[in-house]
Amino acid sequence: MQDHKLLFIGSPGVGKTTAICTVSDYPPVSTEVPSTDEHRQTTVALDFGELTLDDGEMLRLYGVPGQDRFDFIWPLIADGAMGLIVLIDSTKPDVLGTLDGYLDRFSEFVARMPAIVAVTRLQPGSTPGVSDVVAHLGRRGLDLPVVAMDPRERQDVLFLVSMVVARIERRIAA
Ligand SMILES: Nc1nc2c(ncn2[C@@H]2O[C@H](COP(=O)(O)OP(=O)(O)OP(=O)(O)O)[C@@H](O)[C@H]2O)c(=O)[nH]1
Ligand SMILES: [Mg+2]
Repeated sequence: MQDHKLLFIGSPGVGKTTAICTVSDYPPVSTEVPSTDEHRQTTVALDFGELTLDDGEMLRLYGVPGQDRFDFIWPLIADGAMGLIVLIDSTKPDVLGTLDGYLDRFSEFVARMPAIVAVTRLQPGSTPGVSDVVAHLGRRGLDLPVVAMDPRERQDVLFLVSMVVARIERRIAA
């Protein structure tokens, strides 16, 4: 059985640090400082946590800082990742354009490793919904799973990472 490195990417405030905290076996390594433009913390280097699944499998969870000014560090954190989780905030303007930006920046990863899109802060009836995101990805020729999730909910995050791990293992077995 092999460890898997999973990478969480997405805009500032979308919930990367929260998701890793929610499932990590111990308080994750985090590099948070008060955000200057919002009343919250923001990551300036990385998040790192570990999650042991029921079958004993160990996942190493890495989150990037969302702010573009730290994008030089993204490839360093991404190195060796085996699965990608792209978080998008359904309440922000231009959700699909933002998603495109991340898919473009991480296109090499998307091409060669399992990726999944997680939509946060989704309310019933809000747009774009999961099916809109699926349709948008389809127009880009991408067949990626899209799930709604609340990064504060352990079951949501566990479901998400389990889906990614299942796809990694299917690929290894193939
Ligand atoms: N109500 C609600 N709150 C959410 C949801 N997703 C995230 N949040 C909140 O939004 C905030 C997200 O903050 P972080 O996890 O620090 O965001 P981040 O993606 O790590 O941001 P950067 O480090 O700046 O890139 C937290 O306070 C979460 O509780 C959601 O689906 N519903
Ligand atoms: Mg963060």
